[in-house]
Amino acid sequence: VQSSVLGFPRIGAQRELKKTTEAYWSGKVSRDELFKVGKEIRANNWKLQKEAGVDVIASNDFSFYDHILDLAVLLNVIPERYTKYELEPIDVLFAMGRGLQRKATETSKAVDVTALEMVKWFDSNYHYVRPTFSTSTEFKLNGSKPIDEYLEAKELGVETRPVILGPVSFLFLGKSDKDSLDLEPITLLEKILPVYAELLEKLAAAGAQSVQIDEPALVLDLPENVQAAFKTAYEFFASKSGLPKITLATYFGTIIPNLDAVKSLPVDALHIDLVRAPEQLDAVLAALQPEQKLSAGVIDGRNIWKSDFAKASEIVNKAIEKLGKDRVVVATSSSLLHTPVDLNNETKLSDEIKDFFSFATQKLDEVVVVAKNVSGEDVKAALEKNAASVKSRAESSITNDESVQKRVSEVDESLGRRAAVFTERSKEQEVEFKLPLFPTTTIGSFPQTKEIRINRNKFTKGTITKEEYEKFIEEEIERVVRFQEEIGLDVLVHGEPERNDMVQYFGEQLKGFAFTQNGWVQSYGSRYVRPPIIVGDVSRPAPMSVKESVYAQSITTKPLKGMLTGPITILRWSFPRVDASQKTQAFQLGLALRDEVNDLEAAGIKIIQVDEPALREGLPLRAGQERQDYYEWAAESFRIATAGVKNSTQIHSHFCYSDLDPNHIKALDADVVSIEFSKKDDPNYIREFSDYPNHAGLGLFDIHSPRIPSKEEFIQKIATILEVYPIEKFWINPDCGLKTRGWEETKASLTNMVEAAKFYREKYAKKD
Ligand code: THG
Ligand code: ZN
Repeated sequence: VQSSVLGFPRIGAQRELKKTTEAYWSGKVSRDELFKVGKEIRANNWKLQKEAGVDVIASNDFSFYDHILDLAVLLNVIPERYTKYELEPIDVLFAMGRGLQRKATETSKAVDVTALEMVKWFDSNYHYVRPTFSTSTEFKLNGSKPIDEYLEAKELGVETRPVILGPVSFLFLGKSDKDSLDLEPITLLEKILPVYAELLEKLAAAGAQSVQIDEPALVLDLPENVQAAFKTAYEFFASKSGLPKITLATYFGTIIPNLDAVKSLPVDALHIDLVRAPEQLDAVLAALQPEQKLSAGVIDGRNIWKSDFAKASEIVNKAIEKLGKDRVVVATSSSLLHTPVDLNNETKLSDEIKDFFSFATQKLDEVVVVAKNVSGEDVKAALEKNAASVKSRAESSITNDESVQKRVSEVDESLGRRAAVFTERSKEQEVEFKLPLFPTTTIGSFPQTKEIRINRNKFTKGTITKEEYEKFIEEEIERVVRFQEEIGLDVLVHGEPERNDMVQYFGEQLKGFAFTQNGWVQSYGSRYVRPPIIVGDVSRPAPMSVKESVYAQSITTKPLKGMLTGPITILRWSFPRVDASQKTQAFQLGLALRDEVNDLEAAGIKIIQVDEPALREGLPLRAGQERQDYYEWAAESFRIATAGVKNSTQIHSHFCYSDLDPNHIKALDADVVSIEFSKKDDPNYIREFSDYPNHAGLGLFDIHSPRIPSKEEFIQKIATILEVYPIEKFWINPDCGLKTRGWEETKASLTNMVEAAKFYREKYAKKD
């Protein structure tokens, strides 16, 4: 029985990829150097997998930015605005991913182009660049990345299976460009298929025996024309002779509702996720055609818990009973992209806790051991060791806290209800804050400068004292506060210089969490996160954010927002427990945050923002009861955190990266929400938000890009929104926090934004 890994993290064990790409962007290293580092990472990854004994190793899982963006570029799905500057191919790709604004030089023209939309990859914390199609899109092979990387591995003595996203998912996960709003991408299928076939032919010519074609769209609810598209696509490939064998891969959910669309497809093998959806096994086994293979995804690609070898083997054995050993492959449930690289880089976790975990490198051994075990090889020692670890975790005292369990059991409906409804409390808030029309604010974070990182590192390493570090943080806060006052923002923030990350920072202070030193996972482009790990019942031993907020408020007369991360977002952006329900974990977090919200209020903070950017990604991928339940417990956990305050205390929340359902936001009952919006060009979306009863700020500029919008651009953008959106609820803010931006562009963008708000304030004041 073969072992297979669907993809390996490409960031490098020491984040080499991040360091080099960022250095390349700032002109510090050459393109050759960038390519060289990419090549080294790929070589290391292949070698690691080969040495671990993995039989089926992926290639083309590497990317300098995003693998979906790579595919868009490869298939020439490049909007014209990116091609007109005659940039190098890699710079076109980066411009599509992150936008590019560059002054003219002697040798090159000025460039000014925004990034494509970036969206969450299914229910993960990874973002992909959304393929953007237009009626003028001309599919053709533009480059040879999958072939080059296949050959590169081969040269190193590693036979790989190239991976690409399949045509149906590629189209379905894309969108139409501004100039072609009526275009439904899936209708482009027949045009795109020959280009895919050409790619597959070239891979075969290079020697590839088989390819992994990902069609994760199969775990979603699909319209009929999309379901039908699978047959069209895969029969088209089958009609061509000499293509590599195809393993059609799905992950993150069940394919049962789309089984009809899959079961007669002429593919060599089907991969399913048996970690997330073990219940699909029987039906899939029954539906496989004679000779078709099953790739059984039993090693979790989305979480860090050590696998239970006995359980995993049992599942695989069930498949073997039905299909025989030759038709079953033991695989990771998905690509390992979503897990940190190597547990051996952790030196500060206790031995007890460390023994609970398995990161990408460790998972290689897991796939191999389980494959050997079901093959009948002797792996007794490994099995016994694994059984001991599994038992020790189940019985660990780290997991259980009775007082937390009791508090959750006592939650009743009143806990999540504010004392008065919005229409009443908003009157008290008007009196309290006396904000102008078009109140301006930011989302919370300000640039995380090199200096901030250096000082944080020094403090972590102990080379500066706590007092020195705190003094530094206070100076940073003061700088941010003075800047906001100078440009005339209305509701201020402290800028969060003390925080590494909005989830990790709280995870590190909550009981029931473990955190890593080096457990980085790619979030998008060169940005990574270190998700904390929920290992047991969660509570808040002491205030987490009060000191900084109180200090910031003490140096200004303007209202200052206390900033917290909401329960759903902490849950979603951590590695959750698998031995407690998501709802239980969310309620525990809601209660812990309630303590913090109440402490902030008691300390004189009158506006408190509890961010829930991950609200949408927690939504179960398919419609149904589970989704309905999620809507309820997710909103309730937020209200548990926020409903304990006075009417005059204003609760804000913030959402980004997803097409949100306004009704779900409504259920949180926050007084003011801010929403990512700058890359949405859809008036219907604004209209949906006009019904939102409380106040909202639709984000006015993209914070992922260093581009600076002019005052006129802001005025224009606001005008468009004002066509549909009511003035009295209108807040002015950027799309998201500014921590990834430099000070220079932050100052310029925010100044222009505030000037635009003043313009409208005057305009509407004159009207009265
Ligand atoms: N935190 C977490 N997940 C997230 C976000 C977040 N997911 C969605 C969105 N925000 C992703 N955005 C970012 C933005 C910036 C960074 C990471 C994700 C970032 N990371 C630093 C880096 O890569 O240099 C590392 C930060 C650190 O020191 O911990 O800047 O905000 N959890
Ligand atoms: Zn945001």
